[in-house]
Amino acid sequence: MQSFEEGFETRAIHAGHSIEPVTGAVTTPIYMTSTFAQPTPGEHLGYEYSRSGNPTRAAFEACIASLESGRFGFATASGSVATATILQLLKTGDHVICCDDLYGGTQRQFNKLFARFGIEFSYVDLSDPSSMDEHIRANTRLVWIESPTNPLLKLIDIEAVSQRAHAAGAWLAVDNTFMSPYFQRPLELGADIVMHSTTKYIAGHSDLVGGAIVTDDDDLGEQLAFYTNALGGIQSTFDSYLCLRSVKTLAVRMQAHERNAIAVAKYLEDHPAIDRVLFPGLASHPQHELATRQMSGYGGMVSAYLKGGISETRKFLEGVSVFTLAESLGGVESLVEHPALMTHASLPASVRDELGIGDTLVRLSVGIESEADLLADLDQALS
Ligand code: P1T
Repeated sequence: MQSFEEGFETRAIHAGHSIEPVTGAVTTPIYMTSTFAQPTPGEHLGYEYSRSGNPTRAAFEACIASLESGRFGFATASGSVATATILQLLKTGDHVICCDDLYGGTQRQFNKLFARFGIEFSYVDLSDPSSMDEHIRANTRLVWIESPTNPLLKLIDIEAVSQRAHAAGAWLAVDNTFMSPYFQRPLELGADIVMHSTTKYIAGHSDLVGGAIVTDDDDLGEQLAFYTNALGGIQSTFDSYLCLRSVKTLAVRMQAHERNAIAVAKYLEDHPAIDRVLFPGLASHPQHELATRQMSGYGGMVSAYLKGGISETRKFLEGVSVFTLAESLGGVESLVEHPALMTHASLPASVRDELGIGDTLVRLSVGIESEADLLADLDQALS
């Protein structure tokens, strides 16, 4: 295991990895095995069954834990299973405070799955952390946030919310999917648990679905290890290998995503067909100061409201060619999507309206293609 003192890029390449002793292989092998031989019942070389642990998955888990400044990492079959695994910490009668703008599938899981078991959820605009206070109850056990939020890119002061959560006796879990540990490390800001849809920037190539959970707390680490194994939503060995491989280039990819996102955000902000651009890196973002303080970069996600209505928005979405109209984000290729009709369609229309997820909102995941080609593509689609 590498030490936290080593640089982020060094840990991204080396943490969790050791030279394979039999052949000297420089990369971590893909251990495609469901089980491990035991010389005598109950004795083994560290692994007994691949749901409980697999060397390839363990290498990625150690690496992502190190990058998020935690000691315990868990790789799951999807971001959604990472969420479901964390929710196992709760019991009937517990209460959760969540930010109001949240990935649609996360809200669906909370409201349609966990609410059935008597867990209560309150959705609050936490861009002002003090708005949390009136929602805290004696049974509040967990605060769940995304920052920046999906898809409106609102920011939440992680340090301020963690202090309020802890004062109330609750854990703070942060979905860090949009920033990746390269730009933001919630555990360093007081969060108890950080999770990812590794489908996005961690895997980075739009070729797998996965999730990760990291904590630095011994008790939470023990509980999450138990729930990961008992629930069984583990990441496959092959996908663990792909994540381990991809995370080595996370730093250079994030820098390139951000460079292009800044160019795209500035271009859109000046375009007459655009009503408003949402990007934490713009001085016009209402929480630009918090972005600069809390994150070491602004990320690759840009949302924007087009002028006109649904037909103009459809024309734009159908007109792009370097960007691909598709759900998801964080891959090397640029994607664009319509949250109201796609990623957040599972939310009730009234909730979408209240939040501002309407007909003219589009969300861009800016990839690492040539900046000039991305801007030219937007230019032709907007005209
Ligand atoms: O798709 P999955 O790997 O299960 O992850 C769910 C998830 C969790 N958290 C955030 C912030 C997410 O964005 C997602 C998945 N989001 C999309 C598919 C999307 O296009 O927004």
